[in-house]
Amino acid sequence: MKKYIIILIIILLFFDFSVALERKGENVNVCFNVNDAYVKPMLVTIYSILKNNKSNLVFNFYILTDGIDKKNEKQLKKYLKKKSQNYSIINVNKSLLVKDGVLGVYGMVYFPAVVFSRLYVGSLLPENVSKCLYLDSDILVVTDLKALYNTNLGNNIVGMVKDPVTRTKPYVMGKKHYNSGVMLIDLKKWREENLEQKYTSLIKNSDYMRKNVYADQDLLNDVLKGRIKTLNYKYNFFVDYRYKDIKNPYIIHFIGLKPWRKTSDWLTPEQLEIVKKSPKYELYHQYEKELDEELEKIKD
Ligand SMILES: [Mn+2]
Repeated sequence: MKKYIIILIIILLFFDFSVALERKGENVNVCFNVNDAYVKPMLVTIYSILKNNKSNLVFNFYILTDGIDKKNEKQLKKYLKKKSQNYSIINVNKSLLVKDGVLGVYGMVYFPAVVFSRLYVGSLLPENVSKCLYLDSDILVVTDLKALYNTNLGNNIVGMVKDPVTRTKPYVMGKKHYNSGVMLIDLKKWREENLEQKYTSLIKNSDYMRKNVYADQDLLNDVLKGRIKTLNYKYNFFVDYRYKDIKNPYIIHFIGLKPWRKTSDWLTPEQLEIVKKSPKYELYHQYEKELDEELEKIKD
């Protein structure tokens, strides 16, 4: 009898241990920058990350913001607690940001000030955080993030995907510009190279800023030149009127038409009709619906 009890205890211990092993995955730092209007889209992005988190990664979400409404903040905190994820909401000192945002050189697209906060991840994130994945909030992650997070950057400071916006059909990668919506960042090197001083002096240069087309993205491309590792385009797949849907992208980026809007400053009515047919929007709304059901459950 005693023997059986000992065997039972061993089995129980082993079972407990393996469950713990399965739950405790690797730690992954993910950073967002949002204003109040982007809290909900960011939650959809977070939902998509967790839904596809097959390797049980444990996330530390660093949310850089220039202000979130109290009600939205409460819901955000409640949701992340319920999902057992770590988070930190970091208020960005507005003096770091470009006053009133930037009107792109074409004068048609306005970038809110908060987009510039990603330039300061090195000083805004705690010093002991040496790596992070920055993600925009107009994004669906449809893959497990382990492989991307463990990509070897070599001597580079960041990993980014080339921006195909200047290209035409078929889906060909751009040669010059990298898109700043998905960035794997070596924060240690970022800090060592004093990048933030370089951004700040460019922001202060009004001649430079007058020519700025893509806000933070121009600054990142100029300052990081030669130190960017090109990532597989599937890690930042653009939903755009120029491209046919590519099979199995890993990260879907809704440039142009945002799934929560009906029109876009970037697109003509004809282009809008083409892009609306992409099944990626359907997928977005499915994820959003699933998230809404979860949020309904934690409502007061
Ligand atoms: Mn974006």
